[in-house]
Amino acid sequence: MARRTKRKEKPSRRASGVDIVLVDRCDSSAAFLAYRLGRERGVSVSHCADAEGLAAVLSDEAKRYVLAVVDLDQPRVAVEEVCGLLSAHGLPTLFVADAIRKEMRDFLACQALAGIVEKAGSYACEDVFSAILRLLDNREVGILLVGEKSAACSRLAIRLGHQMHPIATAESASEAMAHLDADARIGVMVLDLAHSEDGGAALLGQIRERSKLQTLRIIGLGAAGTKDQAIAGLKAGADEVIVEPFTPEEFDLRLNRHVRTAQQTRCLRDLAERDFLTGLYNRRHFFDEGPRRVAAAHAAVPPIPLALALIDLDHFKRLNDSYGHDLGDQVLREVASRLKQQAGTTHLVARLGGEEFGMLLSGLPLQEARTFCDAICQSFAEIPIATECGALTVTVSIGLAKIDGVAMFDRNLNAADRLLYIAKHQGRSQVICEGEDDSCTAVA
Ligand code: GH3
Ligand code: MG
Repeated sequence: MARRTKRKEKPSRRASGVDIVLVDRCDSSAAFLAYRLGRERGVSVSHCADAEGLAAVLSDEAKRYVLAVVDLDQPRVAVEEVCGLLSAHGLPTLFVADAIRKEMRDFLACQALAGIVEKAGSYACEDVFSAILRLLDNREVGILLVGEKSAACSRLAIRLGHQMHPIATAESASEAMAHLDADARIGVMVLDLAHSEDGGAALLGQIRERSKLQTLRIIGLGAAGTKDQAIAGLKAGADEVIVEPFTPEEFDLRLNRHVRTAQQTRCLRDLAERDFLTGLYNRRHFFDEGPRRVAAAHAAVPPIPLALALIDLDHFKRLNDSYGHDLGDQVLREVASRLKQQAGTTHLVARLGGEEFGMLLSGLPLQEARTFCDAICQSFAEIPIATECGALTVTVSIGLAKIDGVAMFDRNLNAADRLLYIAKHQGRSQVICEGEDDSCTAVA
């Protein structure tokens, strides 16, 4: 089958549905921020000039504010009033000021402090804009704190939460691994080397063995005068060990470097394993992750049944020829989104190329996998896809092979491919399942 992957520009405006509140007496900088944030991130900005305005803005129950930005160019008493209102709403706050004296810095440290931007001439707006984007992005990078529960650990969790990171805590290696398995957002782990089982060695070993966790950044925390422990932590796989004494500012600066690295690594990983057009996993990832899942399913007691479905759009060339490639792309994106929804988090779905998708079905014996695929087939036949050229019905044909663990993954895929071929020849918009044609069984 001829395959062609057409590149498309991503729209610059991303509707995020995020609301932030801005307290600033300067209308022009407020307008700049509202415009840039709206255009580039779909963020909606509610602007007010003082505490009275803020009270009115916060009383709007239709808004779900995630962040406040406060320009400190106000009398001290007004700042206290503004901070009082924001604390009552528990809103993380980014403060902006010309120069901040120590007394004010200490006061701000007691607030839900997301960060401080010190104005530097005409670039202040850009700096504030970048700081807001960084904070919004922090929501995608979870921090896992591992070590004994203590007042210091709770304070750190609260402080990093104010910087908008999702926070998880664990006291043992097994608890930490459970968090890492369950929450793909965790990008940085902070491991208290002094108060972890065996100085964290077993946990670091487990993490480094698991390829899926290779993008995780690990910061070790060492007690004062424990250079040996710090070196052991680095040898075991920590990316950095910060040894006491250190200030919160130093910690945050170091942490932020790892947060940015985690984001960049994730971005590169996505480029390598995602399909550009649909955002689904690509063929490479399917062939990396598929055999891993097969091995894990067969090692489980009792073994988990698996099946492999090859899903191909029917007469897609005709659709392209009739409506053009752009519309074809639009249909592919919608098909991918439906398949993703149908696969949920249980099954692995990928775009294998062109208009062909693979789905590795976990935990379904062959007959149940067949019922599942029948439902996919039927839903495409029954629910048209809304496009700019009207509602179009796109059907799919599916070849479904059982995975018995003896055959190699690509042999299973070949078996599914042969079954798909039969589905096409028998009239399309149908599922052909292994066993319905004896010649199609996968061979080891
Ligand atoms: P069948 O029912 O036998 O599968 O017929 P078909 O037309 O779907 O299959 P065929 O292999 O003849 O044509 C596949 C078409 O898919 C041709 C190709 O241009 C189109 N295609 C592949 N990749 C893309 C893509 O990324 N975007 C668009 N719009 N079309 C694509
Ligand atoms: Mg096709």
